[in-house]
Amino acid sequence: MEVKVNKSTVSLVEGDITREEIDGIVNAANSRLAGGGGVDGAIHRAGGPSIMEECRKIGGCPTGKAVITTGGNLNAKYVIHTVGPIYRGGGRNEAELLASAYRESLKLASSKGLKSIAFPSISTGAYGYPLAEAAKIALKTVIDYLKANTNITLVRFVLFGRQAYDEYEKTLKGMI
Ligand code: AR6
Repeated sequence: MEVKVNKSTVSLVEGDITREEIDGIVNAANSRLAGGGGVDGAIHRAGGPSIMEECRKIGGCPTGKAVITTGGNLNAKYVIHTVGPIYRGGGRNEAELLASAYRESLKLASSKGLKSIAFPSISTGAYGYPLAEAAKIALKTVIDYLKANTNITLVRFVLFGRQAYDEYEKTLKGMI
C-alpha cells in the first residue's frame, strides 16, 4: 500500500529490511549498540563486521535517539541505528520515546541528505510494544514529519510477516 504526503511517498511492504535497495535502513538497536537478535541481528549478519566496528566507535545511543553508520555490504548506503523503548505497560513515557525514535531517525536522515529510508516496526519484537499502538505512533510520526519537511521523498515500512503488515495497513487506511 502507498500514500502521498505532500510530495513524498509512504509505502508499506511485507519483507526483510536487509534486502532493501534504498539510501538508508533503520535498525531497531539497543542503547549499547551491542547487536542482538531480531532485525538488529539480521542487519549485522547481512551487512558484515564494518557496521559493528563503526558502532563501537560511536559507543552507544540513548533511547529515543539515533546514530548513523555506513551500510557495509548491504544494498542500503547507510544504517540509522535508533533505540525504541522497552514497553513496560505504557506509563513510562513509552509513546513519546517511540515517536522520538522515528523523528530522530528522520531528522538524521535529512541532515545527511538521504532521500529514501526504510523502517522496521521498532520496539514491537523483543521490546514488547503492542503492535496496534506502535503502528499508530509510527505512521503518525512519519506523516507529521513529511507534512513539515519535504527533503525525504520516500519512507517505506518493511514489515516482517503478514500480521505486522496487516496491522500497519489497517492503521494507515484509518488515517487517510
Ligand atoms: N526485516 C524487517 N523487520 C524485521 C526483521 C527483518 N529482517 N527481523 C525482525 N523484524 P526486534 P525491538 C521485525 O525484536 O522490539 C534486538 O535484540 C520483528 O518482527 O528486532 O525494537 C536489539 O539488539 C518486529 O516486528 O526489535 C534490541 O536489544 C520488529 O522487527 C532489541 O532486540 C522489531 O523487533 C530491540 O527490540
